This record gives sequence, structure tokens and C-alpha cells, in this order.
Amino acid sequence: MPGQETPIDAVVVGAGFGGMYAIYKLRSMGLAVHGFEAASDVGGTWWWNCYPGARCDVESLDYCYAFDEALLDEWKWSERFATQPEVLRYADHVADRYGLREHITFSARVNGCTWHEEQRLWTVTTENGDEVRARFLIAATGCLSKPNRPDLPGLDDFAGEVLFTQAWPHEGYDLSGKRVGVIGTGSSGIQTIPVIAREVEHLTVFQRTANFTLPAVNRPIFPEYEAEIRADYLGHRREILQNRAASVKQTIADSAFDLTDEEREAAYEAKWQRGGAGGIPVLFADSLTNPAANEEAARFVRRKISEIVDNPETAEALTPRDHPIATKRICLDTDYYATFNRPNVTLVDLKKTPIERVSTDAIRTTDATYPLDVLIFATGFDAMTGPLRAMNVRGIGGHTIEEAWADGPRTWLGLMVAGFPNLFTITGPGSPSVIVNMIPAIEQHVNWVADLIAHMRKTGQTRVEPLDAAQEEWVNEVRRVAEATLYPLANSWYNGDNIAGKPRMFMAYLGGYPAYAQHCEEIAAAGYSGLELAA
Ligand code: N01
Repeated sequence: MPGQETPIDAVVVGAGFGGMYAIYKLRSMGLAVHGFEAASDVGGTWWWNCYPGARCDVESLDYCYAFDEALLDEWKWSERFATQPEVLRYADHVADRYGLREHITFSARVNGCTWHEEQRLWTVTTENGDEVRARFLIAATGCLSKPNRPDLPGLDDFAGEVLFTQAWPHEGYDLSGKRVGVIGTGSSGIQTIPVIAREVEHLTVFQRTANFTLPAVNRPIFPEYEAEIRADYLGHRREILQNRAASVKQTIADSAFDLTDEEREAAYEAKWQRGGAGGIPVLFADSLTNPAANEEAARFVRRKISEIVDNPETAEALTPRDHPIATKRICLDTDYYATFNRPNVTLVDLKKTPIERVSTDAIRTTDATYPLDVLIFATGFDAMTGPLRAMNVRGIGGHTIEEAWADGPRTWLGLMVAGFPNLFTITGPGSPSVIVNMIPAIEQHVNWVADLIAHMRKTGQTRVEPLDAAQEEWVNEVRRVAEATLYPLANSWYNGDNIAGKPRMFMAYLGGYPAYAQHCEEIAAAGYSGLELAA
């Protein structure tokens, strides 16, 4: 911990992949940097979300840092889609290899960040009473780190165990012989349900919205494929960064209608069998802009559900009909739909029969009572804005980020916020972040911030803030791009719909990684246009 008297160069909040790389990068430039992390170790989302079945849904060989070729070369992934423990081992390895832990205070949740205009410093405090002053504040707080924990009527009366996928006990929890309920069928619920169904006496799944999920087809990594990538790993990384999602290109045609009906069906079937990131909707570039193209993909998956699920009533309840496919985050699963053929699994359709009350040992819906020993919430997050709002960030004149974002998040490139000088939001709202491969997105953000800080130091500047007009332009651009797609048609966390009272606004930039990265580079090349820099 740095002394409280002497200001340091930068405070980094969060020790997930964003925070770890920010600490490494800024320290390698000779800056005095300190990190705070609420968890007891590194890993961020991969530290917290250690529920059974948690697994990455980006191919392992691409879900890793590329800033150091030696690190790329030495780390071996065992599966196509790494399990949560394996990703956490990777984070642990990175922390050890670059000596990051000594610069981080763990189990220290930041509860206040205040800008002091005269000194041009941020004061950052934690719940433990730590206090540090720094020139720059790097919020590497993640997009999905503030949990959404619904307050169901009677929940306090429940005498059984209540668990949360996003804060699963690290020592594990023995569910065998238990009657278990899961609320939530997003990525987390869909990953955990098939795994815990095999363990429990009975599993009741409480589904509010049927979600599209596609087979991951996880397996060991094909050795020939790995050898091909490793022959020129950095070249491979440069290549995938040319693709919208900063991962391996899957798109085979501009339009679903460039193929005949038979060809399209065969392409969907081949992708279903092959699995992989993004799944069926990524095959055609118009899947998320043309409703008819989207409907082709949706129809294919709906047919698969009806073929896999034995009970027609259950199959119908599992069939999404209220949003275009992939406009809620697409899920990748292993045996999700087939799990509902098990005799020990019951699906409850909360749209038809909502929860009335939780009692000491059951959930009562409008038509039945489901006895439970354990209740698991897989109910998601106050995404993107939640983590930043929770830090009580106060900018110029003591104004809070809460106030600045009363009508939805307004940022410049997802990186900075007018009224909050010297604050950088890694993968913040308005950046491509959650829509693309996160680790390359993090590296791009951190590198850009590091270059800006280097430029400021070289030119003797101590304060940087986006111009209001530049920020408005970016906010409008993010909106314009989103409105040209089908994404706004879904009720999703992308739009803030999952949190009562949250303003509706599409929170990620949908223009793709290459366009975004190029835009950032052009801004830097133009002497940081859109920013006000001051000595
Ligand atoms: O959360 P979610 P998640 N009563 O918001 C339901 C990433 N991730 O943790 O759809 C009843 O998607 C809610 O219902 P509805 C990934 O980006 C990645 O699963 O709002 N139900 C929904 O079914 C993902 O998108 C990986 O109607 C309630 C569910 O809870 C993001 O994290 C793995 C409810 C929440 O789904 C979030 O995923 C896991 C209530 N009161 C997560 N409130 C991988 O890399 C909410 N729900 C694979």
C-alpha cells in the first residue's frame, strides 16, 4: 500500500483481466500504480463466477493476452472452451509471472472516488479505510460485476440455502440429494443447469424468458489446429483483430438469402454440429439487421428444441418467441435442452405462472408449490453502469456519475466521461466490450490509455477530459449504430431492461472491433482530438 501523503500516478480498481493488464502496462512505463480489488485474489469475473459448469464461450486459444509472446507461447489450454478453474489458473499464472499481486490490495472494495480540481488528483477510498491519491483513476471494474439479486416476496423467510452463481462458494457446495431451484436462464443458468441436474435429487428451473442457446461442442483442442496457430500466434491474433468480434471469423456470406433454402439449412446444421463462439447467428452478416434473415436462424433453433425435448409442452415453454435470436446475449451450452428430458427436472414457466411468494421451504407460484432445500439465483447483473455507480464516483464540483448518467451512460468512446477528468473506464459503456472478445478489447483500451498518459507526461499535461460535443457525438454514434440493428427489440441487460428503473439505452458499441480500434487510433494520430488537455 502506498503512503497516504504522497500521491501516486494511477489507481487501478479491479484485478480482473482489465486491471491486471493496466497495472502491468502502466508499471512497465515507470508509473507508480496501485490496485484495489474486492475479491481476495485476481481473476475478476472468473474469481466470482465459480458456479458448477462455468466455462468461457470464446475459444481458449483466443481468450488470452497477446501483449507478451512468451506468455502466449508458454500457456497451454486443455479444452476448446476453458472451464472457469482453468481461466482462473491462467489469471493466477499471469499475476505470478509479472509480480502483480504486490501492487494490489485485496479484499478492499472501493467505496469512494473523488476528483480534486485544484490538485488534479483523485482520492480513492475503500470500505476498509484505505485512502490513496492519484493523478489517474483507471476503473477496470468489469461490465458484469454488480449482481442483480431480485427481492422476491418472502425470500427472508426461506430456511434453506440461498446461493448466487456470481458469488458461488469457492470451497464448492454439495447439492447431492437436495431439492434445488434455479431462477434465471441466461448464460449462467444455462451453463449450470445441466451440471447440477446430474447431482441433485430434483431440480426445478424457474424460467421468466425462454432464451436461445446453441451447442458449444466443447472438446480437447485439435492438436493440428493448435500447431497451426502456434506457428505464428501473433500473426493469428492480428488476423482475428480484423474481424468484428475480435475472434475467429465465422461469417460465410453477407446475407442468409445469398444461399438457397437447402444450402442455408445445411450451413446451419453444419454450424450446429461444429459448435463454437457466436453460433448460428454469426454465419450471415445480416442476421442481426434483417428480421427475415434472423427469423431463418431462429426457426432452425426452434425446430432443434422441438426435436430434442421429448415433452411437447416443455419444448414449447423452452422455445423463445418474443425476441430475435442473439438480441439477448446468445448462450452456448452443453446438453441444456436435453436436460429437460431428465425425470428429476421440472420447468416452471414464470410468464404463465409467476412466483407469488417464497416460504420457509418452497416457492409458490400462481398454480403450484415447489418444495426446495436450496435456491440458486442466476439472475444476472446491473450491467456496465452498475459497477461504476457503485464506486460513488464524484467528478468536477462533486457531481456524481449517477447524476451524469441519469438518462443512461454518456461516455466518450466508452473510455472517458465529461465532467470526470483523468478517469478511464476500461471496456466501459459505449465501447465494443461485451459484444466482442473481451481480452483483446481490454488490451486495446489499456494500450490506448497508456499511450495517452505517455503523451501527457511527455508534453507536461496533467489533466484530460473529453469535450462535451465530442462525447455527444459518440453517444449519438453508438445509438445510431444500435438502431440500425435488431438488438433494441429485445428486453436485455444490453439495454438495461433487467434492472427496474434503469434508463433504456443500448450500452455497447455495435460497429465492431476493427472500426472502433481504427477510430481510436485516428484520434490519437490527430493529437487526441475530442479531448481537452491541460498543463
Ligand atoms: O445473466 P442474464 P447471466 N425473476 O441477465 C432472469 C456473461 N456470461 O448471469 O430474461 C425471474 O443473462 C432473467 O430473465 P429475463 C454473458 O455476457 C458469460 O446468465 O430478464 N427471473 C434471465 O433469464 C451473459 O449474457 C458466460 O426475463 C429473473 C436471468 O435471470 C452475462 O454474463 C457465462 C429475475 C439472467 O440472465 C449475464 O449472464 C455466464 C426475476 N426477478 C455469463 N431477474 C460465458 O462466458 C432476472 N431473471 C459462457
